[in-house]
Amino acid sequence: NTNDTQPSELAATAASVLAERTGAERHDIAIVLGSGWRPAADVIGDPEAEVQLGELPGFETPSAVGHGSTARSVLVGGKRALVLLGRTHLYEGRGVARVVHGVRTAAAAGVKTVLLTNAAGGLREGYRVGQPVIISDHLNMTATSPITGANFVDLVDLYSHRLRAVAKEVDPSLDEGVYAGLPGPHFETPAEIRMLRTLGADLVGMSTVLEAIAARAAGVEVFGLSLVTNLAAGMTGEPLSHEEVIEAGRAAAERMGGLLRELVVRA
Ligand code: 6GU
Repeated sequence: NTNDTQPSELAATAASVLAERTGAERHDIAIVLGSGWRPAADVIGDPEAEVQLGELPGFETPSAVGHGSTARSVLVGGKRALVLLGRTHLYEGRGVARVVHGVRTAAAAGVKTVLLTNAAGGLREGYRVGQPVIISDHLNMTATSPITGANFVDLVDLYSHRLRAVAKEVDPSLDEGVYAGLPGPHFETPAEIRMLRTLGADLVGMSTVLEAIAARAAGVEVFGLSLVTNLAAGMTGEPLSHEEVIEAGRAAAERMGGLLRELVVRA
């Protein structure tokens, strides 16, 4: 029963199965693709190997539309990237350990860097749908943590200054913003969006924050990139839908894949 296994042990087991199936002893960097980011995967590079996530211990086939269900091993500019097409969200109800298992497996596979991507609602008036925004910091509004015990991990500069500078070298037009991570699966009320804006959030979504914390706790450098797929509740008068989130990802896929590829090369 994988629920009774220590998270680090389960991640190590998953990493060894991954190594076996991909033929890659270690990976250098991991990319987690968020909702709607699936089309960006093919631009990152051609996979040397592809594994069904369901075949790796501790993983389940992601349930949300717009997510893939495989892990790819891709050689990019001499670096070996582990691309996770799809992630588990807190709203799937499988618990926090499942949400961060991908990041822990990547750490066990040797990665020093993780690029976390997501689809987010924009809270700033100037944001446009289809705009990528570098995550500068986060508000963890999930009321939980992936780590337990007297484990007082420092989260200053959680989103690496170095990698943020590299991303701005690649694309100087990129904005930076604070990402608020909520449990979902519902979108927010307009009052909640006003609250989040008051608290300093620029972006809102249902992922990333717990993975970023788990990555830091595992000693992995974190980079976060949101794609603004819609403006948040109360900003446009339009209802929010998961379909528009997926469509915005599809439209931006090429640019996002190219950006991720360049980040892997320069990270
Ligand atoms: Cl507006 N809210 C949340 N929580 N997640 C989102 C979103 C909004 N737009 C895309 N993902």
